[in-house]
Amino acid sequence: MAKPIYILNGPNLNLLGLRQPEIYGRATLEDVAEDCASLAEELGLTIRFHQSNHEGQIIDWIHQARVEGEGVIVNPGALTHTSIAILDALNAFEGPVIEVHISNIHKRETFRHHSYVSLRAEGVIAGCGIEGYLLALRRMKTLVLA
Ligand code: CA2
Repeated sequence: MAKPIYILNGPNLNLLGLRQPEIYGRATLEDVAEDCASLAEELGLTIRFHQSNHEGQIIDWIHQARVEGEGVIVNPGALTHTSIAILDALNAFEGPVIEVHISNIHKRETFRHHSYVSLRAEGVIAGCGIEGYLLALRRMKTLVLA
């Protein structure tokens, strides 16, 4: 049995679809989880989909992925721009990492332009809305086959 792909979501992404639809759209995180589960089944992948508002919890899931996971897809939320600790955890993970942002962080405030996670990620998807998660899963399928 192949190991699962971890799909990790950071702070405030539990509010998806509930506020700021002009930036993040109307789909909820539950919708994203369902879309990812359907596509994963089609691609023959298994996923573990998580969200936390706590940096340490995200780091613990990355550590879990070191042992039990094949790849990591991560939208670290605002921790993208601040967290060397998440970068360090990802650097200790040996499989492929894809970073996803729903919004185009490069079109927004300058403080969102820098990502610590991008120093580690094989690929970065930004500004494709929640479809970015599905693009990341398709790319992950290619990377885990390689
Ligand atoms: O575009 C993305 O996916 C972000 O990672 C989202 C983060 C933001 O800090 C990053 O710069 C870019 C914010 C997540 C907050 O999500 C909300 C969704 C709906 C309502 C309020 C917050």
